[in-house]
Amino acid sequence: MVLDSLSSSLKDAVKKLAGKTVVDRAAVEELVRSLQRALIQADVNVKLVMQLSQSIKQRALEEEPPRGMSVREHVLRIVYQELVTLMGGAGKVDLAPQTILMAGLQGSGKTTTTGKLARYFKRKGLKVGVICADTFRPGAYQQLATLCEKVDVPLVGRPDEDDALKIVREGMKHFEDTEIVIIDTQGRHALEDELIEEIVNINEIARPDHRWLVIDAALGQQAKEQARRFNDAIGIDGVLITKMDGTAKGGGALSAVSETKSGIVFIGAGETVDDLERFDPDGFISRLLGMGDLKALVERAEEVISEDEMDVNAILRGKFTLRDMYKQLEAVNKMGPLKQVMSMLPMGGMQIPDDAYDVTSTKMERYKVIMDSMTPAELDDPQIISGPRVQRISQGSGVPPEDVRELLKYYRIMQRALKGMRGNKFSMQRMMKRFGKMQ
Ligand SMILES: Nc1nc2c(ncn2[C@@H]2O[C@H](COP(=O)(O)OP(=O)(O)OP(=O)(O)O)[C@@H](O)[C@H]2O)c(=O)[nH]1
Ligand SMILES: [Mg+2]
Repeated sequence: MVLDSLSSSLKDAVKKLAGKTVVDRAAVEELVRSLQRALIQADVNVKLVMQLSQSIKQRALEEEPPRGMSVREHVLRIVYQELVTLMGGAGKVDLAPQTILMAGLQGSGKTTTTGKLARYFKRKGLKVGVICADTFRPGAYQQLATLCEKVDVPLVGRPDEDDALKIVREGMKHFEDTEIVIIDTQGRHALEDELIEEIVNINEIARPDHRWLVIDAALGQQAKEQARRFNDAIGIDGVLITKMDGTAKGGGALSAVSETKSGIVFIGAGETVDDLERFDPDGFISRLLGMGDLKALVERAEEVISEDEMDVNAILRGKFTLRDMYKQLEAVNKMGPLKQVMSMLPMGGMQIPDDAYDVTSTKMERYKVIMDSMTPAELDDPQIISGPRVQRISQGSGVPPEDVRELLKYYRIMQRALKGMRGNKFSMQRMMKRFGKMQ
């Protein structure tokens, strides 16, 4: 198969970098060539591929590999970073009250994705409302009504009205006190002036916080033109790729990202309301290149660096957030049972209660789900998580409130333990170094 041979030539090229002590121009060029083939095959725009190749070559040959990093890790890290830059990183999604306008051509998946997003935000404990502004396609209202019923979210729309602007005005008024408002719009089989004119008018009436473009993963090179038109008309600030459960790799959508200078916010991978994922650059890159181990390789390389960069001082000053805790748990979990790891460390007289050790990977998974339902402010400062917030987080993540409280209790135990270590900076630094080496 073509794709298999592509990814294997890429893997061969990566292998050739192993064991090298200096960055070898021929090896880098071979890697870049196989990368180009893989990306073009995945529908990425040729101009984008060329820009990417240029910056990879330049950086790989000019930058010094960081201390402790092998040539292969150095080059792969650059490849990876440049790919992430090409994708614009993950688009921003927050849980603040917001209005989202969905844009895209016929059949791209706007209506289905509207239902999925309604479910997503509702699960985060937010009040959601949907407006059906598609008065163009017969049956559009019914399709959305069925979806909204399924996810139990109110819908404003009228099957017998053909003025979409009127419905949007009504809907915005109706949902004045609703936290998340999503507006589904009409699509046409080609970019027509009426389509653009209507979405410009809807945009003026609704003044949405976000204007997201829905792109079918199979779209290929036309994605660029569509993105340009919608972007000129309303300013696109996020791209949603649908139908990633098919065979297409979604490379075309990268043109939409680059054209709009936005990022990918979500991926749709199936027809049901649950088939929505937050965009994850790692998974996307692996799929694009047809190779799965890039992330692991890059992670290993990053760890070498983070050993030098870990901000021990901030933690010692007491700035230990939920995010820090999660990162540490993740690192420790990779190394084996926590108790065993702790026993190897020079902890001095530090006392850690037995239940602090009791963090299994199942629990880690649950903690992750719970933390996904927290706002950035809560993650940075868990002190603010009061009773009603615990309720909201519990509802949003679908776990009982006791679990949320357990996570917070665990956090406090860890925080106290770390505070106890303050003033013992030397041993703390040594411990962190060992953490780095053991991973
Ligand atoms: N397999 C798969 N099918 C999808 C996905 N998203 C949407 N679809 C299907 O694609 C078709 C079109 O989806 P719609 O949501 O109706 O698209 P639309 O953009 O609203 O279309 P118009 O309203 O006609 O402009 C439907 O059959 C959906 O079930 C996805 O992520 N995976
Ligand atoms: Mg639709």
